[in-house]
Amino acid sequence: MGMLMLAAVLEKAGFNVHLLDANAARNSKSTEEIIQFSRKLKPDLVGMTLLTPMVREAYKLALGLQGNGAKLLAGGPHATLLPEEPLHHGFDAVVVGEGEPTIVEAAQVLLGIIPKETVKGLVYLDSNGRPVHTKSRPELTNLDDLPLPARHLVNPLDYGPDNGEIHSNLFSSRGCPGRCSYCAGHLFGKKFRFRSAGNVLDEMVKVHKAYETKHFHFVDDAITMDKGRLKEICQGLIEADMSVTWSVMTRVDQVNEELLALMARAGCVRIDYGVESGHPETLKRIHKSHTVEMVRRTIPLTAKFGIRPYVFFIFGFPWETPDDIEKTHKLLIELAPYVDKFQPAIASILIPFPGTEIYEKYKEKYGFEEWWLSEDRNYDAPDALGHPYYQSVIYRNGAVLDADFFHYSTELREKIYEAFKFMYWHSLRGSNMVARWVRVLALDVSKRLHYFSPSFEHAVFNVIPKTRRQ
Ligand code: B12
Ligand code: SF4
Repeated sequence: MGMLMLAAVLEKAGFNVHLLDANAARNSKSTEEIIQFSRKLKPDLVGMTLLTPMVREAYKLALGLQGNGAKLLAGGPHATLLPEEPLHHGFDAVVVGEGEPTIVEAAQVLLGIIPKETVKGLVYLDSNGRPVHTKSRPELTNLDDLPLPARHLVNPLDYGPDNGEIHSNLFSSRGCPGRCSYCAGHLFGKKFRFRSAGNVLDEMVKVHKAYETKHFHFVDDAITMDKGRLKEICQGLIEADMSVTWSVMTRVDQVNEELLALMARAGCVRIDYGVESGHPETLKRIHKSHTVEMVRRTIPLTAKFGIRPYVFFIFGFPWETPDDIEKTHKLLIELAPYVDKFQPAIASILIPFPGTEIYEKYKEKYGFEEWWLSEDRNYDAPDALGHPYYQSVIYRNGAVLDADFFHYSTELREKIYEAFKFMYWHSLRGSNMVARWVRVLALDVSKRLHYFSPSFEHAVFNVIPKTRRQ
């Protein structure tokens, strides 16, 4: 989405843009393939989005691209949090924060068309190798002025044949006033800014017509912050009668019965809630604005209107005891009848992202400063097969636990495992009861074997193909 937005702005300014989504589900590219591609294309400028867990890979790529003659520009969440770092890993400049207002000038700077000093929101090294931060760029205020993402630059087939969800991602607002202690969402700031309902509806109609998109997903952090505007979007969708469905992410304390009823009428079929914990003290300590009681009310209420609630949890805050984890596990069991699938994010174990309160408070105590630069904490290892069967099945739990950010005790790990096992058990709902038991039992067998002999576990479970594992 970010890349498509920037491409649209650059095209409007007359640049010839080529977009390579190296993460595209059906056409992903290795670092070596991207370098080969760049050698053929010979671009003047290469832009890259930096996310913390993949930044080491991005730095390897930058080094590989150096020498091809292209200037390298970085942006995105990690580059915004630590704008000097990419400059020491092969990048020529970094754009801080929202890219749209800066990208054209940044490109002109790197192509030698304009001087860099006067461009706001840019970080680069001076001739003595010292980092220079230009004046900061104010956040965009009128989001309706932005061009629509350059969706024509991607091949829909890279994301799946016959996919009703092609180009489903939309953003309708930016910023979140929340202050959750683990959240790395600083890029769009605390101030809630939004597109008008009409502007959002126009985009949905256009995308639906052009690509036959049948489901939209709003990537906004806080779409329910202005309920009046969301109600306008809902009314517009009801009137347009487009027969599309849509989903949002929001906070447990941000919805009510009236809003949920209207959202359901307008085609909302799923809401992702950041529930995070069933331990009341943890919710307070991470500055969530909801309580466990609110979760108990909101999740069934959402399901009552036919909207599927997806609930996200984070396990392993540094103060959590095995009993606290058990409280979260119990809440999972309580919510299960209303949730058709638990949705552990790629990793549902706490990761201390830079710039967060959690990172700052605990980096010294646990010695994980700048973990994203070291191989030891490579929790995002793409090959889940390197892990025992039980870990690879329960959503990469093992990989993050191996990174061992907070030095969890064996007892605590055991409780986390039990909670994940429950989520896995629940995800098998609908399948034959015997098959369900066998699959869950296999987790325990793998875990025990791995404890006694990792290589024996590997030999036994390696016969199960990867596709059946996830
Ligand atoms: C949708 C989403 C996902 C999707 C798709 C991710 C993707 N790669 O696009 C999924 C579910 C797969 C996902 C997964 C993850 N996500 Co996510 N995700 C989001 C979310 C909600 C929206 C992203 C989006 O489309 N934003 C809208 C577009 C317009 O903004 P944008 O992409 O940031 O781009 C703008 C700027 O960053 C900048 N920019 C971006 N790239 C570039 C490049 C250049 C050259 C320039 C100049 C500027 C620039 O300009 C753009 C326009 O203003 C954000 C939160 C948020 N509200 O942004 C989190 C967020 C990006 N995710 C985050 C994280 C941590 C993850 C995971 C690592 C989770 C995990 N624990 O493993 C994985 C990583 C997966 C991956 N390989 O990318 C963090 C990133 C923090 C960080 N320090 O890196 C965020 C900020 C959430 C948060 N609040 O903590 N995620
Ligand atoms: S509500 Fe969501 S986006 Fe906002 S600060 Fe908390 S975790 Fe981040």
